[in-house]
Amino acid sequence: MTTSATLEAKKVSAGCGLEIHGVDIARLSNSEMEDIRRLYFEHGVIFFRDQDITPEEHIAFAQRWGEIDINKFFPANGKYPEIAEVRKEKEQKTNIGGGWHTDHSYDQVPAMGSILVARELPTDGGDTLFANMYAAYEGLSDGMKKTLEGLRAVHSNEMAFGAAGFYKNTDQGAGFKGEDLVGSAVHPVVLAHPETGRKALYVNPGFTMHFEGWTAEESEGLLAYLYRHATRPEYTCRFEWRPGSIAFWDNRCTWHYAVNDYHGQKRLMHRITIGGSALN
Ligand SMILES: O=C(O)CCC(=O)C(=O)O
Ligand SMILES: [Fe+2]
Repeated sequence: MTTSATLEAKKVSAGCGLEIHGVDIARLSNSEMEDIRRLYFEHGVIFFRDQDITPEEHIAFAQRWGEIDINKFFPANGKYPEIAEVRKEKEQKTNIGGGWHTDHSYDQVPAMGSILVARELPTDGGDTLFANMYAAYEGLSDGMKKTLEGLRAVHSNEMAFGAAGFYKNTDQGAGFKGEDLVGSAVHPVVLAHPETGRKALYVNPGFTMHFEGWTAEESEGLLAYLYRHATRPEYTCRFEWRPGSIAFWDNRCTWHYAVNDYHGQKRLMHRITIGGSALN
């Protein structure tokens, strides 16, 4: 599909992800920026190839979308505090983001999007999977949609980033910080996307604890069903990184999963997270 004079785009799978060609992220005209904005909000996750951008250009691109929301827990790049490092050394066994989640859902005003730039890649593996939560919501029955209407869920980062959380007990533990900054938030289970108004499923296996007013035990069965449903192949895609690749996802309507299948090799990505707005 061709969308403008210079910009070309192709779906990664029918249900998830769009790869955009024919643009230089560091030198976008206003009309290209407008096209990209429209495609980003429509598809939820967009990809670029062969972008030779510096950290400064990464920061400048992010700032065209909004204010940078610095992650409290991830190791920051020493020179650029705006950039979080998603790093796995060849000796490490644990990767960052190795389970389905959406970034920052534990914040009451969650990040709108994350821009991930490949810096060092393994020779094979290290792909990232994405899932489209618009499509997942739309694929539910009317009965289930009605059941979810009005429900809210509690999200927390303690299980991931707390002193006794997941990462602290792994070989990534030393790099993480802010374990005393853990907290929780409450969001609608089905949100109306702040830009498009379209409904999306907004619970995720990484950070959702339980439905508001329900125990964790009571919530478990329905959450497990929703997670199984949302990760159906129909709603997902798999992105194979190459040098110069960039992924930019909307945290309000997608999930992602960093595949940990490259032990013995280093992988380093630079991530910038952009601030969002409260969810309804
Ligand atoms: O490394 C990746 O592919 C994604 C890691 C992740 O979850 C993130 O950057 O938010
Ligand atoms: Fe993530």
